[in-house]
Amino acid sequence: MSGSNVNRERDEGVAVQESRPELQPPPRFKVLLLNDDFTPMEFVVQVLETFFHLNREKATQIMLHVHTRGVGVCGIYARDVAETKVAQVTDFARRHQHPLMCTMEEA
Ligand code: TYC
Repeated sequence: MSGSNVNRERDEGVAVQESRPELQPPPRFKVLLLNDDFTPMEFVVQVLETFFHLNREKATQIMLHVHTRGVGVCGIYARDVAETKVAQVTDFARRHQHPLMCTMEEA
């Protein structure tokens, strides 16, 4: 048997698994509240309790952080969840005629 025949017999019929591309973990997004001069503190606390499932103590702490520093993180979520929170908070604030601003950015 020739050398080339030996090689062909060894290669034929062998299923080679392609290496799969490395998958990146999905990006996460911070949902942010911005301070303003008009939205009542109690309303912001209510927003944090209702949409971010924070207890009153933690909600008050974050509200005061935003009030004094200008911006604060309400939570970190997958993109679609963060988008929904921003939409819900904005809709709730506008329905109550408050200018409260809620945005998101990649964590
Ligand atoms: N600065 C507001 C006030 O004094 C309170 C406030 C806090 C508003 C946080 C928005 O995201 C905010 N009534």
